[in-house]
Amino acid sequence: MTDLTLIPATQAQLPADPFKGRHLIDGAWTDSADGATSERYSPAHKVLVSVAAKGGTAETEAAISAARRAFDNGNWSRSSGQDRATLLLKVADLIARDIDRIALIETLESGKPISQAKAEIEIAIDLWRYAASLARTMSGESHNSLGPDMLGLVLKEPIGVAGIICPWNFPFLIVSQKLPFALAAGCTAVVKPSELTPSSTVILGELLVEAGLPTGVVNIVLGYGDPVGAMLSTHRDVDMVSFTGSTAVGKRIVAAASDTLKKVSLELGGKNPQVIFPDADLDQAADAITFGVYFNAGECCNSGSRIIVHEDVAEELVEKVVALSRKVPFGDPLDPRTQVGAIISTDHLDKIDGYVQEAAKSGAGIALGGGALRIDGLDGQFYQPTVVTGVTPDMPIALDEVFGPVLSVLTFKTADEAIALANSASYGLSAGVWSRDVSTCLDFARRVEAGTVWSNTWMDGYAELPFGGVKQSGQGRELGRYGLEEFLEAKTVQLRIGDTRA
Ligand code: TXE
Repeated sequence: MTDLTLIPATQAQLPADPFKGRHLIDGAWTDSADGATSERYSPAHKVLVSVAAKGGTAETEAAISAARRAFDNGNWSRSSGQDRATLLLKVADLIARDIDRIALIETLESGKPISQAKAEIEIAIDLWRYAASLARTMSGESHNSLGPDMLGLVLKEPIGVAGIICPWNFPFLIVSQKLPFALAAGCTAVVKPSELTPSSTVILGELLVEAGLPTGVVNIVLGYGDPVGAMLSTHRDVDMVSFTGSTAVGKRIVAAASDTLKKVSLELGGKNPQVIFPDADLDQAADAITFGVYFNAGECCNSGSRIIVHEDVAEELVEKVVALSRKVPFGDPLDPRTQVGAIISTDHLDKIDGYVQEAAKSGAGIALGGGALRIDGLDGQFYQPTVVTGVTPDMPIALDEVFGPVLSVLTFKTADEAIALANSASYGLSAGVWSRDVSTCLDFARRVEAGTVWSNTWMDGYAELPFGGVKQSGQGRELGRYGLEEFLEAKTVQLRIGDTRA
């Protein structure tokens, strides 16, 4: 452990008072009717950093009816794309103005490094700007070849009220993968951030009000899956749900939504394989693997946590990854040098460790790490950079989403075997391939079951490119034009031309 790169507690001041979060319902900031609140302690410092109103059925009902009224009055849903784009661009500017305060609360609530929180908010700003461009360019279809007396139109209309349910791992980024696209489409929304990281979404609400968004178009209800998220999934005035979180909750939402047959869009995490062929540039691969597994402490749906490496180069690759892992700065998230911060909760740390210990008991090797990490001067929960070798395909660590800074290494002999291993998990979010041969890369890309394939790179993302999963990683897509489509409905209009008495 001593040969790791550790960043001790900084002298950075924690805020004197916790952030106070209230619901935004029909344009008003409100506490819960019963006065209920929930407290959040920083996972790195164990200091109270926020106190949020805890919403119940009354707040959720009020927020949904406000969103319904705002949709039906048409002030937003029938406004021009130009007006919607102007507002989204203004919001982007306000986020940029307030980036430091958003990043600080994000870091305090989630335990992620401050530099990473800022980088994510920069990406979020780009998403608000990109969504503004979609608001102005979206269009339907016209069909002029249906015969001499018929013109067909396909109009794209906002789907209605969107329920937006977000997780804790990238609170500001994930709400920005959904909300600006919903708004660009003309939808109204009720947003529920994670109970663990509500505050950056509250700040976003303040900025939406400041930007002049009409009352009731965006409502924010703070609180838990039960009842807030569950009500969004069942309520007949919510027309679609866009959810990011666990597969278990995603399935519950689909079941809950079935009574009203509302559309459900799901981003549910992954168990993302990276296949390394023997002709790969191993230094480049090791570098990307190291980044891919420790980014956001591995609490990342795109974590490249499952390495499937050709047996001829396995030992060399693992040595390189272990050497690089020792150089990654783990420690106080408030220190700008830190690249890996705290784990979201003690329960989650136990879950991560459980996978590692179980693998070790079943015969896997621990090439690095394998336990909780002490950071000088901090009381919070941290986990060591961990590399597990000799993993076999049936081990839970090879199949389940560990969501921690833990790399599993499996080996293969033939390309067919590698692809079978890659496809053996129930997830299908992203996958990677490392080879200098473009045919090898393309063959893999075509045969792997994943929503995104990275070839000789890992975890790049662009607002223009759709993101989402197959199999149990979800349904629907975020980002790109596809991200807008999730919030649109097609309406067919048939126009008879000429003598309408015929
Ligand atoms: O997620 P939950 P958790 C995975 C990751 C992690 C595991 C558990 O493997 O270890 O999920 O994390 C709301 N109806 N991911 O328990 O519970 C909840 O309040 C409607 C992958 O924190 O799915 C929160 O706002 N909503 C992932 C949101 O769902 C409900 C991101 C996510 O919480 C609800 C996070 C219900 N019945 C975890 N119950 C990714 N895709 O990146 C809870 N919620």
